[in-house]
Amino acid sequence: MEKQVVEVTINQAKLRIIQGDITKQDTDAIVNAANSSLMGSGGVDGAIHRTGGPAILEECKQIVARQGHLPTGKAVMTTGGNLKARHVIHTVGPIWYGGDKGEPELLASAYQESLKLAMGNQLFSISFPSISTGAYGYPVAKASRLAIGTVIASLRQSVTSVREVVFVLFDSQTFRAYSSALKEIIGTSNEKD
Ligand code: AR6
Repeated sequence: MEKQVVEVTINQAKLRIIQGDITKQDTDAIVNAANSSLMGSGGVDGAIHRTGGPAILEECKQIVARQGHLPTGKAVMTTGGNLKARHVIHTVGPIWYGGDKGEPELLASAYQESLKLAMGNQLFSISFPSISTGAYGYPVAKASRLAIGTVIASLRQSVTSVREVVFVLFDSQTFRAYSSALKEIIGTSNEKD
């Protein structure tokens, strides 16, 4: 499944792009492209809840009971349940309304807040899906540049516990968009099989 890998090193952290299924990743955390209700649904959200089992939803319910719906651009962490990853970081990306409704800032925030949680919890590795580019309709060419640019900027800012960030892209078109974006941003990159 994980056919191709593109990898660069930034400030002691490896950033990798692979094609695959995020529910199979064994990073410390995987990120869920959730919605504000945190109740699970389709897409990557559905896949994570199906594979991870009811413990994830149970914690999501407790979070919503405590603090209400999760605003767009924010993130919370739960157990990974039956997943290989010990934690799931749930974030909410923006719905695409054409690009002038704060979508770029909100998408950047979803990545930043997720990384902040990973760093604050001393996690070593984290996997991201392509937030907002499925049901939420964010154009993948724009989203990929913003996602990679945001993660690289966060990693460059300081050395933290996070030493491995993996983008796990489900389909080949999304994988290609992220690979191009990384090459564009970094200029030179090492490609490995
Ligand atoms: N592993 C990695 N990526 C996946 C997987 C998987 N197992 N399954 C799907 N994707 P989407 P959004 C990709 O729609 O746009 C949900 O119903 C998918 O191909 O999951 O942020 C939530 O509850 C696409 O590239 O998330 C929200 O209501 C990417 O994940 C809403 O959808 C994101 O697609 C969120 O929409």
